[in-house]
Amino acid sequence: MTGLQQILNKEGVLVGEAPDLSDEQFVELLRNMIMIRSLDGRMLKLQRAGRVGFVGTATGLEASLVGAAAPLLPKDWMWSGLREGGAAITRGLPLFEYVAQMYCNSNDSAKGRQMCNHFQHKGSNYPSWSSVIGTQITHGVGAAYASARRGEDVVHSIHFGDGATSSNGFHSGLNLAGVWKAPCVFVCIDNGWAISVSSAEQTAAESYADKAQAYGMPGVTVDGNDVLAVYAEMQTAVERARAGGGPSLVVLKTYRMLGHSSSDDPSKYRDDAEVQSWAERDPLKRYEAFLIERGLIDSSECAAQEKAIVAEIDEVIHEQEAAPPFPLRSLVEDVYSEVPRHLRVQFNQFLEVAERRGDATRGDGAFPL
Ligand SMILES: Cc1ncc(C[n+]2csc(CCOP(=O)(O)OP(=O)(O)O)c2C)c(N)n1
Ligand SMILES: [Mg+2]
Repeated sequence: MTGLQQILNKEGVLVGEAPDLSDEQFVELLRNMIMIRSLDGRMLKLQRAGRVGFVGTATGLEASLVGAAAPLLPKDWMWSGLREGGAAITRGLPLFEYVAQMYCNSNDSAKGRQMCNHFQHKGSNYPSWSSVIGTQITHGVGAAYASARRGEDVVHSIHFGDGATSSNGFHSGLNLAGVWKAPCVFVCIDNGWAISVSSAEQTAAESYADKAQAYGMPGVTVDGNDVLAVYAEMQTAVERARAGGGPSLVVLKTYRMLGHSSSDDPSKYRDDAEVQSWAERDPLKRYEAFLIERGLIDSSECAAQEKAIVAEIDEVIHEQEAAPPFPLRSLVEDVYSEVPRHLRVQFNQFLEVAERRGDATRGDGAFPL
């Protein structure tokens, strides 16, 4: 077992060896972190204005998300817990699809069948989220094992929260992956809380990384607010999986700065002082200080980038607000090659109510009976 892995201390000073990245790659990590924070800000405002239904933020987790996704190759797979949408954008999920999914409009690749804020993108090997805690862990392990059996040179990165370590999926997933030497990396984003259950109450183990030992794989605890440490440890784990060395557990210690979701009030179960102490370890400020010290950006860069990114997001929001909803009949499509009679009857009754209430639009059309 190792202590907390860190490359940048909380002031952004190098205390370890920086990964071997180009100047552009260093700056790109910052841009991706700003994208996540800006998206959170915009989406929360839309939710408070009643324009989208639900938001789960990643504010505070930016270094963990960006640093863990960056060492993956385009052909690799990323399996999500509840907060990796912004990381998926860095791997190819188009911004317009992200926003369309928040609106569940006709550009939503989930066709409005997911709760909003549950992303997926086929083009970048990003399977759909499941809110059912821990289920993606076994799915990801099975897919990793299948990749190995097919002789594909592909790594699966499987993300989940501290709360998910108590799920059946965690234990069966890590056990099978260890036995099968599946080419995957388990990324536990320990953000301090599982809704109102603190990370400390979730386990009697000293560290979540200790759990790796039981499944015969290495486990490491990383400062999750230090994007360079996350990148470096993740790169080691990805390379090990790619070389046939089997899985690892990478635990990223970070903090969820806002509520569990837009439906939550965290002041009911945690102290302001704790939140404040984590605000002092802000992952963006820390990394910005490092980049300034290296001469890669100047002190106006963050504000300029944020302004440009917010303008880009706003343009996409305007486009997606104008996009029509899916036709109501899509509710009963895509399961059977031909919609069966009992569903047609139900749909026609539903349509009658929708028309009466003014919720049906042109094109929703009744099925012929
Ligand atoms: C099987 C299951 N049990 C309970 C829930 C309710 N639930 C939703 S999110 C959550 C906490 C998840 O915490 P964590 O794994 O730490 O992820 P985080 O929200 O912190 O990213 C719970 C208990 C659920 N969705 N699925
Ligand atoms: Mg958590």
